[in-house]
Amino acid sequence: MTDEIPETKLTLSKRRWAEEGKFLTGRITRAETDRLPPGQHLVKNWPVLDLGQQPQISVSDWSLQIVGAVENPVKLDWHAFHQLPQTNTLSDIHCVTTWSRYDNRWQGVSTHDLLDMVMPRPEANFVLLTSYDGYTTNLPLADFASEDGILATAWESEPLTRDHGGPMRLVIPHLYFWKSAKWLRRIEFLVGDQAGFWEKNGYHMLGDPWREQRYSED
Ligand SMILES: Nc1nc2c(c(=O)[nH]1)N[C@H]1C(S)=C(S)[C@@H](COP(=O)(O)O)O[C@H]1N2
Ligand SMILES: [Mo]
Repeated sequence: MTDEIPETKLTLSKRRWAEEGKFLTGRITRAETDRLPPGQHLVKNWPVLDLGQQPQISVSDWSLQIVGAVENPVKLDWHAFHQLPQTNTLSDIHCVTTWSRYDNRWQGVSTHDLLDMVMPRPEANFVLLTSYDGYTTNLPLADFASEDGILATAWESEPLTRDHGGPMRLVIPHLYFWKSAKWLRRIEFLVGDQAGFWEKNGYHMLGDPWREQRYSED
């Protein structure tokens, strides 16, 4: 028995996650031949898709609010957000409208590091994301926590442009890109799943490109 290290809420919670195998979605490694999901085609450019309202949020007005089933709800301003560990990822984009784009280099805060800070409660199983344009989207917490998940502030070493969701967007590369909320302002941790904008309009609650989960009947 080791009794030197006092059991804190954090260590208890992390041990519980490990025991439950929570957040073990991890990096999804696939054979190169499996890289392009069914029904997708490759593009070299980067299309812009949104509801047509591209909010202009200066970093001095920006904040990210974390609410719901977490131990440490918090509202982070731009400075506080940059105090969190910074991460780089390289990942592919798969949009439900059938384009895919390989090798996007993102910089920002990994969803893992965010979860370490806010500590989801045991009953939290889903997240609902809300953006500055009013857009919402939902996904399971385990998918939000995937190793490649990042709250991105830069793309290819340049600040993320407004049309692609700057100053900050989510990127969850193993799901269709509509789950990757641009201009993210709020993350709510939920016990039960709650449909976001496209999900209320017939899109899939999960949206796994390799299972072609485009629409809710898929
Ligand atoms: N806030 C917000 N995020 C959004 C959307 C949106 O309309 N508003 N559209 C989604 C959809 S359908 C796609 S395909 C991607 C497009 O991101 P891009 O314009 O950077 O390619 O953003 C997703 N995130
Ligand atoms: Mo999309």
